[in-house]
Amino acid sequence: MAADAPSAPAAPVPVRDRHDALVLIVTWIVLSIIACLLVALVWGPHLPPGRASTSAADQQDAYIVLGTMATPVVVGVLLYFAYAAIFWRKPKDDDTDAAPLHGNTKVSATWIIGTAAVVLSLAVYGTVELISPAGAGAGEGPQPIWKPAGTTTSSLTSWTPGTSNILQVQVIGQQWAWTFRYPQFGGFESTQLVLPVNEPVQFNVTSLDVIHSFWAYQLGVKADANPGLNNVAYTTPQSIGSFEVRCAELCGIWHGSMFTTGQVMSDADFMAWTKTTATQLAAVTKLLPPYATTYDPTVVATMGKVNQQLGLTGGGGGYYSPGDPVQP
Ligand SMILES: [Cu+2]
Repeated sequence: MAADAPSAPAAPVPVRDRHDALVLIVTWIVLSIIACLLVALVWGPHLPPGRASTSAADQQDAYIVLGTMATPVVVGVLLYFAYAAIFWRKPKDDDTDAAPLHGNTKVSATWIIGTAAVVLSLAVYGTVELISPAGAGAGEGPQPIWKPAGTTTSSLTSWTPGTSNILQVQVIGQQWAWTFRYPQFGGFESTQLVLPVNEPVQFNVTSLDVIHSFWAYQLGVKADANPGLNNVAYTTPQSIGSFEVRCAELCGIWHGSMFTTGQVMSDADFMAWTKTTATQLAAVTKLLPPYATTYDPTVVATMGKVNQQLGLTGGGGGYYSPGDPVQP
């Protein structure tokens, strides 16, 4: 397209340019509608992290909205590039320069207003999507502002399915393993992360040594695990099955092996699991520090004495070693 130089005397727009603009705009609209439908309806349901929890579903919805809004921009750029390469190509023997461009007020204004509207509306949408799903599965620090609707923390020592009292699960990171403590079931600490389906859960994430990051991928939960700090994140698992737990913060030489698999099960199976596990770990639970939102890492040094009492071999970095006969 030739430029409309604002200072130049009004010259009629060449017929060829008008034709190009019309073809480009109509083609852009048609291709954009097709591509947006494909992105939203065909690709969208396959976008990560899936819909295994409320926070995961919210994140997938956000990706679908962002992807769909970006699609007309991508289509426009690629279409213009292809159209220019095909129809505005110069003959091989034409070595002359193209006509100089001196700006185009209409194009500039349209671009600035259009991109500003897209970016600002997405900023508003992103903020709402962070606030309304109770922090969107991210850590909110020790005093969360956004909590799941209809939940309270009425008891830290008991939990019953289907009540407003929210399930508490403490996530403890240490080099290089995750453990999970259940204060409402006697405070046992397990290497297994087990959750009931369709029950809101509050993760209280902390660390015993360096900064880790608790990332329950399919649940759409990611929260930094900082020593001496309780970082709270919420979600509600929506489907029974397994999910991956990884560390998303480079935390030392075995960072890459700091992963486990979590399980979402029915209320009845979850209650049975807590009962069995509490019984199995009763001897170890008695020796654990009392449940707290953070733990003093210097206490870890005294755990070797506990291990001696139990006849265990470990105690180097935490409460147990992989070779120990009894594991939390
Ligand atoms: Cu880590």
